[in-house]
Amino acid sequence: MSGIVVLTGGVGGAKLVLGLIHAVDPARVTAIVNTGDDFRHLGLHISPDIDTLLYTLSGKANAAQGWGREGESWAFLSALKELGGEDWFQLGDMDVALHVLRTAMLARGESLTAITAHVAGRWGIGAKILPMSNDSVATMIESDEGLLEFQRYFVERRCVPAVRAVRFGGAETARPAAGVVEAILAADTVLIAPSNPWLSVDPLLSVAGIRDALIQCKAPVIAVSPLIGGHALKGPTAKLMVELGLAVDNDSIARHYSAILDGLLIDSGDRCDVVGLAVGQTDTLMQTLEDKMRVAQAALALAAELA
Ligand code: FO1
Repeated sequence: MSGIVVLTGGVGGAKLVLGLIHAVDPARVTAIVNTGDDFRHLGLHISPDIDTLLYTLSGKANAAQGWGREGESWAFLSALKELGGEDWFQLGDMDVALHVLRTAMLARGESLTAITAHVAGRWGIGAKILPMSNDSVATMIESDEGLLEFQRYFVERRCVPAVRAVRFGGAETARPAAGVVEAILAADTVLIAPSNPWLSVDPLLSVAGIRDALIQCKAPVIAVSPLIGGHALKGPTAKLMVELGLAVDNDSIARHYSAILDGLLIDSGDRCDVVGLAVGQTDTLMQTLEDKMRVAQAALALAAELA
């Protein structure tokens, strides 16, 4: 069966994967998920991008918020605040259950891969959700406020600090998680989701085994641009590009991925003038399920042209 691999971060990526599993048999889809945002908080191992995929593909996500679950209660967080605990990172009661279970399973020696598969199985998710690595890779932000852990930059400081560089602690020794390289080498199509290339996709590419597999793989590699009209829908992509001295356009996105990219899907109203790159166009704004299916199908169509 022809496999489709998606390299993805959190929110934007989860929309594409959701569109994909409604456009094709979910059993064909393997999402390889960024774990550079993972961190230990209050003693809990939190995996934001994996959890966004789990919540989104099982219909439990708070879609408007982009993270966490719909219909959350907040008794834990208010009790924590009352006790003087850190409440800058908002943890809903049902979300905490997932972090507690993951932390307990890790303490018993289970891998993040096995824990993620356990939850996906409980929630009837047909697609495979694989962490990029079971080793720690920590996205760090070198900023005008010093070196910041990712969540301190993204949540506590709301992406205000100016970024000088992005680092991935542990990447030099991190190994791809089980199944990751195999999925890439066996795939007929590899998609890079419209996640932030520098913050959410680069951690994946910083793992040597993954980067090498993407260079070797026979499948066309198609990225969905995170920009529409020179802006990013959510998050700091455009601001980050300016801070890194890059033009906020699809040429910069294409050049960033140039070592592995065969095609780029951009918005109908945009352009990309990078020579030698196949460019597809559709309305890439993903709000409804139909939007998400359209973008997924357009990315698959571009890949099919190149196969
Ligand atoms: N993002 C926020 O902006 N504020 C939060 O309080 C917050 C809490 C949170 C809890 C669990 C979780 O899995 C994600 C959470 N996020 C929050 C989102 C998270 O910072 C981002 O989803 C990723 O790290 C970036 O893709």
